[in-house]
Parts: sequence; C-alpha cells; structure tokens
Amino acid sequence: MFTHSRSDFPQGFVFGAATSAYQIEGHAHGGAGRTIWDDFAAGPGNVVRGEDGALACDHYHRYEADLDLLQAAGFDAYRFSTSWARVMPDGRTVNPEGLDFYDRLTDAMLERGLKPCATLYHWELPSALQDKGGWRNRDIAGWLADFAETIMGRIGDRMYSVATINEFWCVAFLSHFLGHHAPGTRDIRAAARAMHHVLLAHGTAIERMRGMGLSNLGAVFNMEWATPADDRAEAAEAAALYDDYYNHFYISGAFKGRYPDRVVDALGPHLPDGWQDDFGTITAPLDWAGVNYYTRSIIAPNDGPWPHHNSVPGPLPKTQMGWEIYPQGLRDFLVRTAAEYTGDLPLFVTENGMSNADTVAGGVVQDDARIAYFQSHLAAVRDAIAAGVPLKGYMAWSLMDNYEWALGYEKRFGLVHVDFETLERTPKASWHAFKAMLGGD
Ligand code: IFM
Repeated sequence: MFTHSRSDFPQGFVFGAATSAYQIEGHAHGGAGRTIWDDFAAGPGNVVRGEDGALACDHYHRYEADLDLLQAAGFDAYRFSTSWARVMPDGRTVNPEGLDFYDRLTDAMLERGLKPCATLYHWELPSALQDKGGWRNRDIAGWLADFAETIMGRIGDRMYSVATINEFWCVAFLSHFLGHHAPGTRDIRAAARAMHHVLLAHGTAIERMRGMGLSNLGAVFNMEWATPADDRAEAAEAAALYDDYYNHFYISGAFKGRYPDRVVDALGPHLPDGWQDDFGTITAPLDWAGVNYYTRSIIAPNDGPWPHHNSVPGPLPKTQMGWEIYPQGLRDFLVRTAAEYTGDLPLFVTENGMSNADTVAGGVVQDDARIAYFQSHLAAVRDAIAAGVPLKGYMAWSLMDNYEWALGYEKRFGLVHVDFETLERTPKASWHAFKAMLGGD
C-alpha cells in the first residue's frame, strides 16, 4: 500500500489512469483503417514476434468493464486517445462506426463520473497518409486539424480536456531518426522535418479546436532526465545536447517560439524552408501542459555520427524495460517546466509508471515493485507541489497491460493484468493500492 492519501494532495487534484487507442482497442474491429503500426509490425524484426494491435485488449468490445475498473478504484479521470484511422480510415474520409465508438465511450465515462481526457494523436497514423509522406509532409498540419474538427465535432462537448499530440519526441525523433517506432525511418532529414511538422500540426489543431469553442486544450511532452556518464566536459556537453533535442526542443517551440541553438546548429540544414515563420501557429496559447516521465538516461560521448553520444547502463535499480528508477527526475522536470516554460499554467503528470514481469498466482498479482515505483514518484509529485509547481493532476500509465509497441505484449505496464490468450482482466496489487489511497468502493 502507499503511505500517501488523497488529503496529502491539493483539493481537487485529479487522479487518473491512461491508455491509448492502438495499444488497447483492437484495430481489426469497427471499420478502422490500416495504420503505420500495422505496416511496421509486418516488417522483419521491427516488433517482437511481429505482434500488432489487431486485437490488443479488445477494449473496443470490453470498454464498459474496463471503465468499471477505473471507477471502482476511485479514479477521477480517464486519459484515452482517439485513433485517427478508426475515425478516418484513409485519414480523410469519415467512418461513422468510429465516431459512434468514441461517442459511446465518452458517455460511458460520464455515467461513471470519470472526466474524459482525450489525446488526439497517440501514434497510429493512417497508412494512406504515410503514403503521402506522413510527418515529412507539411500538409499533415491541415490533415490533423481536419481530424481534430471531425472527432471533437462529435465528442468535444463532453471532454474535460483535449491534448493534441502524445510525446512529440517519439512521433518525430524515435520514429524518424532512430527508427525504433513506425514508420521506422532512420534519416536525419526526415527527422528534422517531422520534428517541425509535429509542432506545426499541434498548433494548427489547437487553433482549429479553439475556433470551434473548445477549451482546456493542451499537449503532452515526454521527458527523460539526462545525466553525464562521467566528469569530463565532453560528457556534460553530450548530456546537454540530449536534453536539448529530447526535452527542450518541443516545449521550447510550443511555449517560447524557438528551438535550442545546439539542435538548430545540427539540424538547421534539414529543417523545412521557412520554418522560422511558423512559430505564430506553433505557440498557439494552451490551457495546460502534460509531462510524461519514466526514467533518466546516462549519456556518454562517442565518435559516431551526430549526436555523437549514446546511453550507457546506470547504477540504479531498473524496471522490466531496463529503465533506471529515478523519481528525482520527475520532481526536477516539474519544477523546471514551470520555471522555464509554463509559469502559472496548470501542469499534469499525464503518464508515469513501470513495466514488470507480472504473473497471476491464485488470482493475485503481487506487483510490489510497481507499488514501490508509484510510492516514490507520488512523493516526487508532492515535493514538486510543495516547491510551488501548479500541478493539477497525476495519471498512472497504464490502466491495463497492453501493446507496448516494438516490444509487443511482453512488457506489462498495467494496474490491471491482461491475459492475452483469454483477455481476462485481473486487478493487480498496485490497483488495490490506488483504490485504498483514492477511497474507491
Ligand atoms: O506505452 C508507452 C506509451 O504509449 C507512451 N508513453 C510511454 C509508454 C511506455 O513505454
């Protein structure tokens, strides 16, 4: 159990759990279109065992029981995402079944007293848009805004909050420079264009939704603390560069209308013509910002191509992902984000959690390591609040075990265990810990 209680957090602090569409819904159902993740998973060696999201947790059919679990634990909010390819299978043409699904899902949240916190884009780009260049193509800004208008035209009246993009760094850098995620591109020019276009699309979608009268609009930035591997000046510089292209680039674009010098020095020649003129849109005012935090990286310089560094193993205990457990980073990012970028704007921790090799024994999943992870990170949240950060909520990743992208179904992040043979759900000890803290039924 946690030593924290609800009363240790400010009045009205929102506790939620998060998921995303492709990771849980089951894209074989409901007329969803093909996505870049279906294509990526079909390629050799891209995804563990070639697994995809065709069935996933079958949330498409089981959403009511899943929402019951959120309600029973006493959560206030559900952070979910809307699949572009479910709503518009070719990225442009509406699938009424897709709209109907999110309409039912929204009402089911409200019936259970859960605040619907939507994210427009959590990575399942329709393949037809990838055929047109995907995030390399500047037109994606208008395409995303059209999608935003379509889905929010149907459910926007009932949303508590709407975010545009989940994790800009993953959409752009991880997927177009490192090639670890769909579309699996390893190309510096594609990466630079995606980095700029994902921000332009974000701002364009914000402007469109604002024009529709929607409020409480934000965006979700993933952050990973960068620690130099040793005392050398080169290691400090490598960590600063990592911090710039991973953490500062997107939030600086969105809130300050400029990119870090180190990144422009390296990627400037690859950015699209006229990128400096887009910041009026990219800085479209937001009502809140979300921070996703999991771990830190230990950065060592190397002689390879830009960015001339790599991550090396660190000394701290690690999760099933091999990620170091470093709660201090969450506290420090929240303090830094408010101090450098967002000021008095409400902040949310929109994702935080760990994967663990959980098993069911006698109907019980005793995930003590996850309870310890949440315990230490909730303490970091309280430290940030005590330091004056206007933090308004915390969302655990994830409500249930799901499709962990290139790592398939092997890595378990859920508060609820999912048996991927039977699709049976078993609340873990960590779910019970939240329930005890939140006063669920
Ligand atoms: O599962 C992902 C999620 O889709 C985005 N944030 C990180 C999680 C864990 O890797």
